[in-house]
Amino acid sequence: MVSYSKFSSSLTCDACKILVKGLDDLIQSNLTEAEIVDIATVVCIAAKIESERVCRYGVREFKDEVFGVLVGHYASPDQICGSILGDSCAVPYDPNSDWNITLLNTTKPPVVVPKPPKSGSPVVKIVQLSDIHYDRMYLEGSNAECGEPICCRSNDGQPAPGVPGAGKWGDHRGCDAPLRLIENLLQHLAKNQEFHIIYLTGDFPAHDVWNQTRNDQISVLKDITNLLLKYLPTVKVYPALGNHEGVPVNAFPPPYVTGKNSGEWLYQTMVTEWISSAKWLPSDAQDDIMRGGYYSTLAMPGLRVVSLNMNMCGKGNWWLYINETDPAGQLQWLINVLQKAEDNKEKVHILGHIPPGGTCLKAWSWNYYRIVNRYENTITGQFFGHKHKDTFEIFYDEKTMSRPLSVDYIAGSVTPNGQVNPSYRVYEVDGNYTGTSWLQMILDHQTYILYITEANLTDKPVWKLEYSAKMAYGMSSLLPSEWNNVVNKLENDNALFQKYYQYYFKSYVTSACDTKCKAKMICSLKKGRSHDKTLCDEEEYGLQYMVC
Ligand SMILES: *[C@@H]1O[C@H](CO)[C@@H](O)[C@H](O)[C@H]1NC(C)=O
Ligand SMILES: *[C@@H]1O[C@H](CO)[C@@H](O)[C@H](O)[C@H]1NC(C)=O
Ligand SMILES: *[C@@H]1O[C@H](CO)[C@@H](O)[C@H](O)[C@H]1NC(C)=O
Ligand SMILES: *[C@@H]1O[C@H](CO)[C@@H](O)[C@H](O)[C@H]1NC(C)=O
Ligand SMILES: *[C@@H]1O[C@H](CO)[C@@H](O)[C@H](O)[C@H]1NC(C)=O
Ligand SMILES: *[C@@H]1O[C@H](CO)[C@@H](O)[C@H](O)[C@H]1NC(C)=O
Ligand SMILES: CC(=O)N[C@H]1CO[C@H](CO)[C@@H](O)[C@@H]1O
Ligand SMILES: [Zn+2]
Ligand SMILES: [Zn+2]
Repeated sequence: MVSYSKFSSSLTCDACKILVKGLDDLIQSNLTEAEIVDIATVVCIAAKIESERVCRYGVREFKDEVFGVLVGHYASPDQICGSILGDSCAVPYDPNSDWNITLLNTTKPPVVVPKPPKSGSPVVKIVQLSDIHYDRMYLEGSNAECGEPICCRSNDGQPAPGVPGAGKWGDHRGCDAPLRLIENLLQHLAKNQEFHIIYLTGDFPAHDVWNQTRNDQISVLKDITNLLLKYLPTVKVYPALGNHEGVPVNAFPPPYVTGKNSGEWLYQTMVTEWISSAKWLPSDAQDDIMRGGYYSTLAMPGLRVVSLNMNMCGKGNWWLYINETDPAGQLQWLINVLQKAEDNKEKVHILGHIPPGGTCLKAWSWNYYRIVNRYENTITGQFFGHKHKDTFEIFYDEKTMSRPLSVDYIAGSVTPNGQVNPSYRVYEVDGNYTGTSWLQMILDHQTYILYITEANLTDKPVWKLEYSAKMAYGMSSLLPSEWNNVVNKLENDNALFQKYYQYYFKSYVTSACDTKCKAKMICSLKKGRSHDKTLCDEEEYGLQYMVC
C-alpha cells in the first residue's frame, strides 16, 4: 500500500471495495490480459489517480501480481480492504486468516529483570541504517514538485519559474536520497563513529515504483552493498529485506508461488551479494534465505542476530491473501531458533523492516507477540524501520497486558522522503565480554540527523546528534518498564510530548498535533501487535503519510 502514496491516502473504504470487486470481475470475465491492462490504464488516467506515464507504467508493473493473486485468492473484497485500510473499513470474521502457531513444549524460565552493568564495562556500538531509498536518477536543480509519487529526477523536467529546483543534498518535497547524501553519510560514519556492526533494515531503491524491474532492484541492492564495502570495509553488516526490494513493491511471493512469479530471484541475489561477495553472512544462512529471505547467525559470542522477512506479514503483500498461514514457515522457524538460543544461553537481536505492530496482518502479528512473550528473557533487542519516522512499540504480557516485557525500536530513514530529515541511529549495547550480567542489553541510543535545508544552504553537510534517549526522556535505563513510564508521561507532560513529536519527524516538523493526533500517536506506542484494542482503541497514526 505504502508507495501508492497519493492513491492510498485518498483511497476510501468504499472505493477500495469497488476497485477490488471490479478487478475480480474483470479477471473472471473472458477478457484477455491485454484487454484488462488497457481498461485499467484508461481508468487510472481518466480518474486522475496518477499522471499518465505513471498510470501506463504502473499498470504494467503491478499486473502479474494482481492477476496471480486474484486468480488464486480466497479473501473477499471486504476482507482485503479491511486488512489494508483497517478495522473501520471491514472486519468480517475470516477463518482463512485465523491461525495459531504452536509453541514448543518447553517451560518458560522465570523472568529475570536484568541489572545494569558495572560502570566501565565494555560497550559495543551498533549502527542502524534504514530506508536508504537511493535514487539513481536524482538530479540537483530538477523539478521537485512534479506531481508524481517521487520527484527530483532527471526525467522530471525543469522546475516552474520561481520555484527552487531539487536541493544538492536532498529535498523535503517528496524526493529520495541522492548518491552524494549516502556517500557523505558513510564517510562520516567511517571518520566519526566507532562501531563494529551495522543493522541495515531494508528499502534500498527509490520510490519510482511504477517503473522497476527485477534487474533494477538487483542492481540497487548491489550498489548499496558495494558502497558499504567501499567506505566501511571492516564492519559486519546484517541486512533485512524491505518492502521495496520486491517487484512490484510489497510483492514477496511465499514458496507456494512457483514459476515466473516466484521470489527466488531476490533470495538468490541476497545469497550472492551478502554471503559470497560481501561475506557478511556465513554460508549456512543460505538455506533459510532461499526459503523465505530470513536468516540467523551469531554476531558475537553470545549474541545471535535474527533477520526476519517482515514482508511475510505486510498488508501490502497481496500474495499473502492466497494463504496467510505462517508464510514460508518463518515463525515456526523463529521459535526453533529462539529455543536453541535459550538452551545455549545466547541473547537475540531481531531485525526486520516492517514493524510487527500497525502494518502487519493480524494473525501473524499476534502470533509474533506470543513468541516474544515466551522468549522475553532471550530477546534483548528488536530493530525495525519502514515508517521513516523515529518511534517504538511496547510489548506487554499477554495475560494481563500490564507488564511491559519488550520494546521494538523503529529507527528513522536515511532518505528525507516522508517529511523528515535523514538520520541514523547508534545503539550502545552491553556485552562481548565474559561474565557480563546484562548481556547484550541496550544501554542507550543516539540519533544523528542531517538538516537538509541547512546542508543545501551552506553546501556543508553536518551530521549532528539530535538526541540521546536516556537523557531526552529522563530514563534510568532502556528497559521496557522505563519506556512504558515514558509513554505514560507523554499523556500528561505536554513539553515531553512536543519533544517526542519533534524527534518523530527528526526535527523537521511541519504541522501541529491536536488532541486526536496525540491520542493516536500515544496509542500506537502501546501496540506491539496490530488490530489490538486491549489498551487503547485508536486507528494507527500516520496512515496519511504512508510513503514508506
Ligand atoms: C465466457 O465464455 C464462455 C464460453 O465461451 C461463456 O459461456 C460465458 O458466458 C462467458 N462469460 C462472460 C462473463 O462473458
Ligand atoms: C487461536 O487461538 C485463539 C485464542 O486462544 C482462539 O480464540 C482461536 O479460535 C484460535 N484459532 C484457531 C484457528 O485455532
Ligand atoms: C509436554 O512435556 C511434559 C513434561 O515434559 C509432558 O508431561 C507432556 O506430555 C508433554 N506434552 C506434549 C503434548 O508433548
Ligand atoms: C523508467 O526508468 C528508466 C531507467 O531505468 C528511465 O530511463 C525512464 O525514463 C523511466 N520512465 C518513466 C516513465 O518513469
Ligand atoms: C496454507 O499454508 C499452510 C502452511 O503451509 C498449510 O498447512 C495449509 O494447508 C495451507 N492452506 C491451504 C488452503 O492451502
Ligand atoms: C568480541 O570479542 C571477541 C573476542 O574478544 C573479538 O574477537 C570480537 O572482535 C569482538 N566483536 C565485537 C563486535 O566487538
Ligand atoms: C530544496 C532546497 O532546500 N533547496 C535550496 C538549497 O540551498 C540552495 C542554496 O541556498 C538554494 O538555492 C535551494 O533553493
Ligand atoms: Zn518500507
Ligand atoms: Zn522506506
